[in-house]
Amino acid sequence: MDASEIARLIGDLDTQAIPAVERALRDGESPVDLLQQGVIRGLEIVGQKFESGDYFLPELMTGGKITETCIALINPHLPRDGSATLGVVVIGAVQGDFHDLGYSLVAKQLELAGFEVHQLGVDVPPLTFIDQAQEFNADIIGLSAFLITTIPKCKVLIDYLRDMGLRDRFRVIIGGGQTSQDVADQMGADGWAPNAVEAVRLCRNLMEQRRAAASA
Ligand code: B12
Repeated sequence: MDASEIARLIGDLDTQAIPAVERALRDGESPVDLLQQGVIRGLEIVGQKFESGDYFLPELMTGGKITETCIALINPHLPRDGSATLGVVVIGAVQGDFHDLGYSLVAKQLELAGFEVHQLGVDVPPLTFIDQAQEFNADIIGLSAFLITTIPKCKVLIDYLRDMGLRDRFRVIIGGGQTSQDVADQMGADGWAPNAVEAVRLCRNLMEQRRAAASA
């Protein structure tokens, strides 16, 4: 069973995807490939069928649930880089947004890369992000938003930080299906990434800049 077959099963909302992932892991398939080319690709197919009107909300939810279980099976097998803490990140989905698969993957990849990560959950109000970032002495605040109605919450948080005199204390990064580098630039965020792998690269770069600025 290879990754593309798992993508097809998830795209068809077939729960056989779950034992298929277990078998593929036992057979020594690459967990990274299973995640990227299998599970995430499968959910993309679900999203496309939702967009084209072949699937409706219940199907979207089923696809999300199957994916969540598959990700939980794969996560413990993902490779880990080093053990030092590269920096502290608080991350979650902004107020009004319940899409948690995207930021959970980012959180997991950051942890595997050596960041200390605090997941704040979904539907997180801007002031809770700020409060938790202060509590954990975070370097980076990660905001996930998937809906055109929730993306503006990222800007609300950035404005609050500025008004509270805290803008320089935290780097703010955004991500999620409907976001882009342009959106991030327009709202004055410090970065954007299209996926979890790029998010790790972005956070590493931001921490390097931070250390360089501190030692200048
Ligand atoms: C699964 C899903 C759901 C599931 C979510 C399950 C869950 N546990 O998360 C459920 C069924 C709950 C759901 C609900 C809704 N959804 Co929905 N959903 C999706 C779907 C199919 C996939 C989203 C997803 O999780 N993808 C998987 C992740 C892993 O993929 P990804 O985006 O590539 O993630 C990467 C990046 O985004 C990035 N990233 C993510 N977060 C962050 C954060 C940071 C800081 C960084 C740097 C990077 C980063 O890294 C991730 C990992 O690589 C999308 C369509 C799509 N193709 O995107 C619609 C979609 C996002 N949903 C949509 C809609 C409309 C809704 C509902 C309003 C439907 C309804 N009528 O009720 C509700 C809203 C609920 C709410 N208030 O949040 C629309 C949004 C349209 C818009 N323009 O606003 C979409 C685009 C579908 C569509 N084409 O119409 N949804």
